[in-house]
Amino acid sequence: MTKRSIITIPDPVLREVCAPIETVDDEIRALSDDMLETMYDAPGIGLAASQIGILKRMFVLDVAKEDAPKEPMVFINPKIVWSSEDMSVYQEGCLSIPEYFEDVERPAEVTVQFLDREGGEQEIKADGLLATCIQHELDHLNGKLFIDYLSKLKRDRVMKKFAKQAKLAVKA
Ligand code: GNR
Ligand code: NI
Repeated sequence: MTKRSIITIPDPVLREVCAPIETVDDEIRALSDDMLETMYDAPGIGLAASQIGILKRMFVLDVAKEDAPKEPMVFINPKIVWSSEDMSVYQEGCLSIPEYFEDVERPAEVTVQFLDREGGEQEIKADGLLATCIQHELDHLNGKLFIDYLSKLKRDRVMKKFAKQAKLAVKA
């Protein structure tokens, strides 16, 4: 397993739409292991392939409590087939937008269809933090970030801050 580096805004790779995975093979399983290692190391509770520069439709998650056993989950070609009318608000963060947190409102429950690590078809109904995370990660696969749900003023402010940091990092 290899830890990969996580891409941050304003890198345009984060705005790309990822392509479906045609076959779930050893290469994809190795990639999912690398993604889990990278996510746990960060640490984070989710990671989409595009965040490590791989434009494939897959993400990993683990929303288990810190003191509970690990519950790694891998979602390949995920599709939300139902969303509740009920909404819920969570304070979200993103490994691609370090140390920035804001409340985001999303459907409280979703049903998601996906392929697992063996290529088997799965469907789960999620609520709570898991539902929020699934939607946050699926957005990444479509080039969307949680700051897109905020006011233009807040989004512009955070984009500007990170653009400035990136510029300074190049010079250093
Ligand atoms: O680690 C993460 N925490 C988090 C908290 C609330 C809502 C979503 C997330 S996902 C985030 C990791 C990440 O950036 N995944 O794309
Ligand atoms: Ni994210």
